[in-house]
Amino acid sequence: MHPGCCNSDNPHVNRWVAEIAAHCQPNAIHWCDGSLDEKRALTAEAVAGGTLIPLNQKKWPGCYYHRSNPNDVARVEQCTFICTPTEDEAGPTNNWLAPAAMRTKLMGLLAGAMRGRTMYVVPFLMGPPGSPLARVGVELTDSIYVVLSMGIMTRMGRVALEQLGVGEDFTRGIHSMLDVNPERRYIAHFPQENTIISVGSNYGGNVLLGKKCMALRLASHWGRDQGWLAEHMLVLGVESPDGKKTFVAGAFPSACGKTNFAMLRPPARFAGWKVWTVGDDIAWMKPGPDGRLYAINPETGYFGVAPGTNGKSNPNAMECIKRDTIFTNVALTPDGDVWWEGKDGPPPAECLDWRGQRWTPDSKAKAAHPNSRFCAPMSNNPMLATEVHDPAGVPISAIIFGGRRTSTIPLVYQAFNWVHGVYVGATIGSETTAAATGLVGQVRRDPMAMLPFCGYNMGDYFAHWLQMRRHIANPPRIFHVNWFRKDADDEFLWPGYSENMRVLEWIVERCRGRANASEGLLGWVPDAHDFDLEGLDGFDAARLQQAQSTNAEEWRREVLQQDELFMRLYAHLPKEIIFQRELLIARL
Ligand code: GTP
Ligand code: SPV
Ligand code: MN
Repeated sequence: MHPGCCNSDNPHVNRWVAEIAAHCQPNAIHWCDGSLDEKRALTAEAVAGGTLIPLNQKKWPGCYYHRSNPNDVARVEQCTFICTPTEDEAGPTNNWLAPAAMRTKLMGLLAGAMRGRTMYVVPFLMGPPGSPLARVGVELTDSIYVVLSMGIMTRMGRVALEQLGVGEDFTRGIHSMLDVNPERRYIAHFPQENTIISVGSNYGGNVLLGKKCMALRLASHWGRDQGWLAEHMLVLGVESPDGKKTFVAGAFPSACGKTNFAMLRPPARFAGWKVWTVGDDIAWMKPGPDGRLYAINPETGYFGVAPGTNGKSNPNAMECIKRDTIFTNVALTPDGDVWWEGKDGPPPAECLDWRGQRWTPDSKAKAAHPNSRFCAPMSNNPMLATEVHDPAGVPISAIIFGGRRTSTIPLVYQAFNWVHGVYVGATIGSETTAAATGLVGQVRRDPMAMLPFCGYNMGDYFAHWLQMRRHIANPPRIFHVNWFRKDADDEFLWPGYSENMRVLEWIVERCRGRANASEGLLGWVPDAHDFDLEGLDGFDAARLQQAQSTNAEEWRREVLQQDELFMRLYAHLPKEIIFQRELLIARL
């Protein structure tokens, strides 16, 4: 047996680490304790090995730069598999391979794969310590970049093993970069074995196994079986001038505005209002004893899109990244500064682009990759909600669905009730973004923003959402928003970002039973006088009407597009969804 296999007090962890080490044959095994000393040492090692480049430490204390392999810059949905016993359980929206066949294939690739490398044992806790919703995982990885990122994104090290105790109930994650070859890239989930195997990549969502793999794809199974929801959602708290706090959750597809919305800083018009961040990407939500839905953020950091982030669009994010942050695939200036398209100030006269090639403002290519990211600890967030540490979570009053849609979809409407809201979420359409490899800008259905993240049959997932209503006496109100509608000149109709506070105010006041609405074709909509437009340059009631308009012809097309997904899911599609579709058609 390899020396250093049995370093924890948990015999199940020790046995499994020994087994995987024997198979992957690393030169050394490092058990991560999550201490500051360890972080310093590993960072120095990553710098010495060229994985990280220190930024100017005066300007960017504790910040580092990382460049990925150019073939490895985003999630890869075509390489992502759900290995349930039957193909039907994974459903038509997931890639499937039988568990035994996938395991054999990947263990073959992993045999001896860590020779000459260190295998890091990364215990991590998703959720506040002591929370009934919190879960432990252990990731074995040969990537020091993954270790340092997991140290930001999760409660990593001793705290996780303490929560686990001597139990057997932990997620087993195995990750090896192999030779970072797209031909040998697989992200495979084994829900029945509580196991994830990821090979051939070193990019965030593919390899930070606590995030999309565990907290969404595996956790969606746990939620289905145990009566809760694992969702691709931000969570924020709105505090009004009277000190009242209302928490809302929001599901927008990848790179469609969750981080920005979660960190919204209200405009001057909203003096006395505050928005607190609970989470920016993932929510685990469970009915509480008082009949409300409670959410925790299982993560401790933000793996956010860099391009477009600046002091105006997202000042809180700019605060978050000031220290102890890892930047990946942005541009690097000669004086150890970072840059990306849409950052404050003029572009640097010269820098190295995300590929490491010389870049000037005349260059045609982008300096930062469109999916370049920052990885920053949430403790840096000046508007971090103190409730983020509460094991009980926060009570959710509203769920907001959204998509990136140039046309058809109005700025905001409220679903008539829970079942209608589930239909609204199930039919989200959104233009694809750089967060996943493939064509960008194609409208596709992305139900509940979970298309790439639901670990089982999407039809059963809709049924689970409908079922949840029975366990929530006082359910959140459900809304739909679209920040991305454009006018005839190809300009965004709605100013977005901090001005989204105006939409959020209406939503929160609806939940508090104070704001008016009238019945529209799609749901409840604000009248112009229900909506605070004061201080909004160039956006008046007429413009609002344009942003809110529903065109019956466009909507007939929309309903037909929805049918494509429904037809794929037909065998598992709950009848309530069909009924809602019929009701919508009748209203149109
Ligand atoms: P993931 O981390 O991939 O899950 O993405 P996300 O949903 O957190 O998206 P994020 O907040 O990082 O936003 C992605 C991009 O959407 C940003 O670069 C912005 O350009 C754009 N965006 C966000 N909010 C708005 C908005 O209110 N209006 C407009 N027009 N664009 C926005
Ligand atoms: C997303 O793509 O939704 C992300 C980034 O949040 S990743 O962690 O790569 O999944
Ligand atoms: Mn995401």
